[in-house]
Amino acid sequence: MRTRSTVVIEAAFARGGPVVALESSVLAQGLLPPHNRDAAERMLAAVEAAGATPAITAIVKGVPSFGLEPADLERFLARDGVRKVSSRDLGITVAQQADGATTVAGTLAMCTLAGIEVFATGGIGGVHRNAPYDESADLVALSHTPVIVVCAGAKSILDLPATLERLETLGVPVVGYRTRELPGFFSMNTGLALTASLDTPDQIAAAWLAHRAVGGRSAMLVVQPPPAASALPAELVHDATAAALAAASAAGVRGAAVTPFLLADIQRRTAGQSVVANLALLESNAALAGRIAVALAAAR
Ligand code: PSU
Ligand code: MN
Repeated sequence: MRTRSTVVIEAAFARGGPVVALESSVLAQGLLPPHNRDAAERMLAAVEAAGATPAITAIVKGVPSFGLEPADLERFLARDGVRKVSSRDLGITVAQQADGATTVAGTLAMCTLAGIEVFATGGIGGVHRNAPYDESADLVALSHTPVIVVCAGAKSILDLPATLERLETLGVPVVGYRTRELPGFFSMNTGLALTASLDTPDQIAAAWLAHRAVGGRSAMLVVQPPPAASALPAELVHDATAAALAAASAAGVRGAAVTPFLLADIQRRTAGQSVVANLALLESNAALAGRIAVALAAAR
């Protein structure tokens, strides 16, 4: 497969330096302008400050790309004809030479193409609430792609207990970073206990190497709560989510459009507070992923 990397990322690959993948669906579908630009800038800077090289992954006019050239980044931030690309969409987007922003599942496939082992995002997709049954392809992709994925849990719009159960079934370890409970994405707590908690990037690197050494082929989720200063009260998230779900159902939103619809609706209902939390957690996840990538390179 022909892929493209920016000069900086190509150099990092060549010297085997720590690289952190960043998804692009959060930029082209998840967050509205101008917040998506802030998100991109803050995530890139956070990975760099940790001593690693950030690589935004996307399909650019049909070419799987690591890092976006300025003109391409502008097109993605303008959300100008950019498709949402999950596992099923990758090949078709390439064949049709289209622009595609990769979700967690899409980005995991891109990590395999380039041999990237650490990836930062906001929240993974999972099992949606209520009928009709809807489960993100992120979960299956996590089950068969060996990458450390740093996130703030699964999006608050999901059925979190069911999502945790599915992760267990699929053999995906979920490790709390300095927490013993699943974070609630916009909020810090969910009351859902985790079976593993680690306190340093070195410990996470060691756990990852052991996971691989015993034959683990799945991803490892590393979850941390959003920074306390910007986290929303669980009650507010709960109410806004319930209202957004009702609005989605009333509007007949289905399939891949569900997640972007809910995120935009919650943004309105929380008067933008959800965006503040979203940007802060994306930045802190990128920073932690950078530190883990550096620790992993040192451990090897
Ligand atoms: N979390 C966010 N914003 C997002 C997403 C997650 O805060 O935009 C995106 C991710 O790219 C995730 C995708 O992989 O939503 C899941 O979509 P779906 O439920 O359609 O699989
Ligand atoms: Mn879905």
